Amino acid sequence: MSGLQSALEPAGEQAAGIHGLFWLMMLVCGAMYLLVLGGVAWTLWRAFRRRRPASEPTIDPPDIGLNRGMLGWAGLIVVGLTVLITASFLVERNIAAARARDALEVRVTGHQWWWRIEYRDPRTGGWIETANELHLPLGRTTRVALGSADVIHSFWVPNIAQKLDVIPGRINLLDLTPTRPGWFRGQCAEFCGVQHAHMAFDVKVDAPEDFERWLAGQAKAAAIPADPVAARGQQVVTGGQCAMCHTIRGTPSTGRAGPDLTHFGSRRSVAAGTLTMSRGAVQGWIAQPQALKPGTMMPPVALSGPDADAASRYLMELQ
Ligand code: HEC
Ligand SMILES: [Cu+2]
Repeated sequence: MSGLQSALEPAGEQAAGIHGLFWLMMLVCGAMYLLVLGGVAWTLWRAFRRRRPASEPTIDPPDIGLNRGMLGWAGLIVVGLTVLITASFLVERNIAAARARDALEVRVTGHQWWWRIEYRDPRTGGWIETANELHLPLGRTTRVALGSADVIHSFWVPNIAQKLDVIPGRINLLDLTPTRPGWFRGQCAEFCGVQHAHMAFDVKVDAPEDFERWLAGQAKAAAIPADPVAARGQQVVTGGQCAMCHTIRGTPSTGRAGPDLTHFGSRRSVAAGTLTMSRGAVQGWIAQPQALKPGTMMPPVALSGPDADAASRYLMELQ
């Protein structure tokens, strides 16, 4: 799975503010650090140059009176800290501000160990569900309502915005305003169980019209399989155990325990960033989810070789 994942290459308004703050802090604290080290070096140098005969005391009595030098140092520290506190306050206020009245509404729910993602449908006002891949329109603010289905997670796309905890029984709001198109990578940033490290997601930032087209595609029911193998695959997936846990809109599959698979084949990776999307990866995942992601909530389902093959063919066709 590729895609940028770095807070040092901001591609969103919120991340840009934090990035500026990071460098300001680096600069101020770096300057202070150098000044202190310089002071230590200077003191040592003086102490060694003024070596006295052994009979005299080697340590001067401390000078505890205030002098100009000390006041200067204290003043410098106060100024430095004031600059940092003010900048930090301004950036945080800017990030928290309700920026856009026409924000795109998205709901993201953390599950051990994957992400349920729902978009407000501009046509019907209902919700369009998908998983593990977040699409965002360029230059428009998306307001993500974060909820958890089980434990505490944390939602973080470092290139675009700050991280925010995902807490059971609470909805936390996070604004994302991407300023650069492309693929990015997000990651759960709060240890949430054995597969926490495999709780990632892809983020795609697109021009608004491309995003609208993509969303309209996701709103549709699943494609009817084109060839006999895929048709057999549809029977396997929607007529068996898989249907108890997965929804594929337009078929009898209406389970809610796992990710919505209606357009699964259009995604870039499998099982929350664990594998890169390919026929082999899908087949391997169906056969041995516990080997590829030990502890995952998806159990192995015994399928014959041809059935597993047909199922993966069908799933890949769900574009
Ligand atoms: C007991 C519930 C359950 C059953 C039964 C089940 N799954 Fe899953 N499935 C899950 C869960 C939970 C996940 C998310 C796992 C993760 O990423 O850790 C998942 C993930 C997946 C994914 C990856 C989805 C994505 O967005 O990357 C695919 C594909 C999938 N299942 C297909 C199947 C097929 C095909 C069957 C039947 C052979 C099946 N599942 C049976 C619960 C189930
Ligand atoms: Cu998590």
